[in-house]
Amino acid sequence: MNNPILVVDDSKHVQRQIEIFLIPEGFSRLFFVNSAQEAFHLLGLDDENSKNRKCEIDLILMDINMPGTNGVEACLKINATRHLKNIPIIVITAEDTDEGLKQAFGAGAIDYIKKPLNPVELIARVSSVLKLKKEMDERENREKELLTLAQVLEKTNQELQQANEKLHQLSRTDSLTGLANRRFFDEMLHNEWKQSVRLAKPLSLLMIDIDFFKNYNDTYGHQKGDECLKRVSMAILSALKRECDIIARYGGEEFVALLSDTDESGAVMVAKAMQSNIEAMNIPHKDSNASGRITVSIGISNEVPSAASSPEKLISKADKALYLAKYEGRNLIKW
Ligand code: GH3
Ligand code: MG
Ligand code: MG
Ligand code: MG
Repeated sequence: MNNPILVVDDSKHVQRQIEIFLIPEGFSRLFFVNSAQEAFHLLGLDDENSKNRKCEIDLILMDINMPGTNGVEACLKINATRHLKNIPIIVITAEDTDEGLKQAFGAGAIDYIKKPLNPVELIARVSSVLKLKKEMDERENREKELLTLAQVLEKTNQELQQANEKLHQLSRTDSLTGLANRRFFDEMLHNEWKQSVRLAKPLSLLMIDIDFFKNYNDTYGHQKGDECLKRVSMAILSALKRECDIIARYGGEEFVALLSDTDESGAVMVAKAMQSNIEAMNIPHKDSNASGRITVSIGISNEVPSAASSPEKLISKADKALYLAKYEGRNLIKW
């Protein structure tokens, strides 16, 4: 135990006594100052830049009666300073009245020693206060470590949560087009179906398939094929005007749109808008039908959902209409 101790006393005699009593006990790192002002200077209290510096003093022995700033005021000031308030202060008092002592404790002193100094008492109090300080420091360090650990855990949790959300999002998205994938579409279709049964509102489903797309890949290559799929998906998407409309990539070159509260004529209008958007892009496809550019066939189904039917039947009806559109020459809308 050779902690640095600061002794603040205007009496050279008291300073000398403390030195004589403490050094043989192993307390050789003693710093003596004659006034509170000198102590403030040593503790960096008159230096703005040192406010956050860790102070290298573990204990202060503070005389109460000093000219200038007295010990009580000095205690108050030290205790009000963030980087110093953990340093324990033992006050040294010659007063017979207890008033000074009371004030010193009120100002944050942890213990007191009366003059004339009794060496056994001085050593015992200094040792016990330093032991207490050590325990408090250790506890503070443990608390800081726990806090850091808690912060790390919190951050890890947040990152995990974000990764999970990302994963969840990815599991619902088609990576090529960014549209919903088939799995997510099936989930949304069942929800919409239930909602429409409850509200007795018509539900329309559009099955959209690119014409002669195998030929397109064969002629222009798979990469151009992917680009074409992306452009077609955007053209289809931009034909949907309502927030609640649902669009997904259903299979390779097949897309599906679900329009709630939409009757047959509304669905046909949307299908026509999709076709004209695709036509406007004018993507060359020389091995296509007569148009010489990319076209789509669209099958539409529509019903007011009820317990007698099912989402699967709605899809199957759109599939049949799509088949008819292909059969009758492609680039057609059928329902
Ligand atoms: P139809 O007019 O009857 O629809 O003829 P089709 O050639 O479009 O239909 P088919 O089902 O015979 O071929 C679909 C093609 O779509 C086959 C496959 O190479 C292509 N395809 C499916 N998914 C992708 C993809 O992710 N990228 C690319 N580039 N091509 C794809
Ligand atoms: Mg004095
Ligand atoms: Mg096709
Ligand atoms: Mg197909």
